[in-house]
Amino acid sequence: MNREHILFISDLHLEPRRPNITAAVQEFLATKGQECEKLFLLGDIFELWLGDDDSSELSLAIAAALRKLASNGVQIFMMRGNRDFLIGDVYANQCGAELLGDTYQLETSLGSIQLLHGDTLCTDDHDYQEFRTLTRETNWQTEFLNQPLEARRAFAARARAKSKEATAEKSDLIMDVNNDAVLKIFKDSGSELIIHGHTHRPAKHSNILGPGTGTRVVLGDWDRKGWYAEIKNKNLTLSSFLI
Ligand SMILES: [Mn+2]
Repeated sequence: MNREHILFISDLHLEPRRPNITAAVQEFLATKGQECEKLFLLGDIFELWLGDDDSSELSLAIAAALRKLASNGVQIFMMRGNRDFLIGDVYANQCGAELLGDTYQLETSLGSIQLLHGDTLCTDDHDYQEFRTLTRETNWQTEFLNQPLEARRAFAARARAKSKEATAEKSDLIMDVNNDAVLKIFKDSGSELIIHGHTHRPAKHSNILGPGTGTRVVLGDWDRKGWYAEIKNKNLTLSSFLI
């Protein structure tokens, strides 16, 4: 009997001013989350993350909910998104989760699946990719995390304002994945399945890039609806529910 049961969520964008989303996530973890054997959080769990030392009521509540699953035997894996790219091992440990790198190849009964947040696929957004390259440098991160929280908060607010301004001017196409970047993932990984989030355009795209390219599942962001992908009974499904 195949008991494989894996859940994937991303783009929860948790923040104190949306307590209904936090409640929905807690409910999801306590019910659906409790049934699976592996849970993958594919980035942008939090709307903002200034460092693992910036613990808040929200971050502690989520850590507690995840730790509870972990102690019940669910394996939890966490990936950083573009909003919470500063999540570190300290917080992952608090959650009872394993922190993954930018990509992860998951072996399943459906074959190997390439997992990623999705921002690296948006290669047409040159400004963002430049920002990303800079802020993923170890030196930059060390320097940033050594600043007092207030200074970090101010930097994040400035970066957010700038990004909002820039996003308003960017076309829909620039904000979506680049087909060549997607093809490269299929090719380099040899996987026939990709699961990612980030673009907030939930869908299951099958073979649109030609033969042999497989299926790309895009997780949705949690807002009016919650989204998750699930592997169960050797099926990969994308589902949503009203919040
Ligand atoms: Mn994102």
